[in-house]
Amino acid sequence: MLNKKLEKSLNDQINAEFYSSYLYLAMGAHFEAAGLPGCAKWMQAQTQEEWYHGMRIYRFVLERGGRVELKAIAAPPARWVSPLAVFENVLAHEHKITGLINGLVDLAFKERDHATNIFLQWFVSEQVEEEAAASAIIGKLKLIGKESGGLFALDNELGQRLFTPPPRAQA
Ligand code: OFO
Repeated sequence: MLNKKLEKSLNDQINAEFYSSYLYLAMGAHFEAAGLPGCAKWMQAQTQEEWYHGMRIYRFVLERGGRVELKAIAAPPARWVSPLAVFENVLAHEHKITGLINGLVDLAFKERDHATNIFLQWFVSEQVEEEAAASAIIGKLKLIGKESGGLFALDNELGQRLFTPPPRAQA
């Protein structure tokens, strides 16, 4: 059974993951309007992935006998000044999410909730991947600069991304 402190913090994290999904959906719409369909597709996959993260926590709370309480999802921005600005926003956002996940791990330790601690380890590793993916794209965008051929090639590359839920996925 989850204690109330962890239940509340996990509910807050469900909201943070669903906001992430909403943020990337907004970025996808922005890229589509900007004529970068590959970047838009990358963001759509990211949207699905974040929704999956939220649902993974949702299911865990219920499995542990907790209550899920969904809160309002804040409105994300709608415009960015450049593709680089979008991915810098992605990285900054993921840094913030990493901090929230680390805070949850600290709380699980403090409350001696080993099951929640083990459950959260998957998210700790996932955040390493998310930050690395955003950093790699930022690096490429910086190399490309204002060269449109490079941006076209990167857009094609990012358009190959598909979201495949991990085997445990039920969400
Ligand atoms: Fe859920 O990892 Fe990004 O936000």
